[in-house]
Amino acid sequence: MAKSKKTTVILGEKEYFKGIPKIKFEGRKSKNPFSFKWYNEDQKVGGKTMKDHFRFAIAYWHTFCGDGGDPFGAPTKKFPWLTSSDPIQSAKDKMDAAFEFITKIGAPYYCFHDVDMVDEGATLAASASRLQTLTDYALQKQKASGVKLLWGTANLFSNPRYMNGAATNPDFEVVAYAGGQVKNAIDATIKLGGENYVFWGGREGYISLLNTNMKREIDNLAQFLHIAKDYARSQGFKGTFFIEPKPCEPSKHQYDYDSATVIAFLREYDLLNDFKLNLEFNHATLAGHTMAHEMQVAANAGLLGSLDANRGDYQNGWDTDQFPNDLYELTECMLVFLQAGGLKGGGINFDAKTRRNSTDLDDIFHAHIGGMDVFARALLIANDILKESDYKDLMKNRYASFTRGNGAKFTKGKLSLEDLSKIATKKGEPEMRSGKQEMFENIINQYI
Ligand code: XUL
Ligand code: CO
Repeated sequence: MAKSKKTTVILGEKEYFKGIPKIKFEGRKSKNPFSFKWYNEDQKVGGKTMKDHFRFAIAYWHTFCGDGGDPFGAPTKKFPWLTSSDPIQSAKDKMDAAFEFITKIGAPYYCFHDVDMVDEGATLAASASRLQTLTDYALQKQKASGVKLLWGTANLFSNPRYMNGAATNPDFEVVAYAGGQVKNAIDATIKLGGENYVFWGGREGYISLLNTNMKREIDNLAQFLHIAKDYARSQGFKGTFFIEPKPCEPSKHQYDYDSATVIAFLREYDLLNDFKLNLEFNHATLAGHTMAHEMQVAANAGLLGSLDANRGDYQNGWDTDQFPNDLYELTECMLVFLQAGGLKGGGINFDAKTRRNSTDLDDIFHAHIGGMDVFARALLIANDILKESDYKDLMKNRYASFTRGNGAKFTKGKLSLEDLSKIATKKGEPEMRSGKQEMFENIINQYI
């Protein structure tokens, strides 16, 4: 049967994921592994469809470029779209595969680094020209499929030129090169209608303080972000810039350690109007935090921008980027998510990779189906907890003493330290009040 023109543009000449249809919602009783059990994009939860709550995105780098190689062994994944020796042809084949997958899984968005879309050229100008060719192609694919770009970014960590940092490099020439690369990536993001732009500073940090002027490097990072933002705004970019915190790996100390550190940096350098946070689960784990903590810290400052979904390994502490599957952990996160009113401009990007020994193409489907389903299920549970349980009242009651009498006066700034001393002297030893942690924990289990 001849393909319609529209289908051909989305799928390319070749179908890579043969025999796999568009993934549909079939409910929890379905035994079809190629179906959603919980993610029903049109289902409303608290007045909003699941599709609009999550704005799921597919990460170009892991899903279409990650070949399973690790420091101990050669690649294991023989992707049929990475066979041509011509870099432009290979990039186009990869894009055909990408849009076929994104369309079949039903994610509304994707995210990319410049070098995921097409390999760098020999010069900055050659790289820009390659990116132009591929963004022309991506524009056609986006138009035909309706898939959109959640965010773009520049990879400022893989090329050896960035071994001492990109925006924080001690050598201005490297900083300038990074600037040129970010300019190209911003141009590409704007051209593709990207809704946001991300900075993750893998090499923006140091290994030894002995050879590092930390103050100068952080000042330079802020300067770099200011001029990148000014450029994007001058080109009409209306979206949000996100900083993605991570405490370490590949640098020993990374400047964007965690939510609290990044918020302090944005405040100190006057970047709060344009920047928010893109938080990643595995990075929270590496920083010694729960993801719910990281999300709450960002939400408190109105900066909960976007999420990179994945899971680390609690036994060995590596950045394993596994697909999320922990329902209890995600329910705690969805409680923060719903109470914060969702994400500010971003979505949920699967910054996750199938395992080195998951070598079938259909494993990419199972991984994303599982990830989307566990988020959907956690959202439903968190919504039930907030709507039906006593959770919110229990939380409110813990702080009830600040809503009346002297507690309310304190909150409004109407009591001095001497006043507190007088009140305490008069009242005597306060009553012991239980935190009821186990009771709170049981509510999650009850609604799962
Ligand atoms: C690395 C990481 C990056 C960023 C984008 O740990 O998460 O892929 O998400 O550069
Ligand atoms: Co990430």
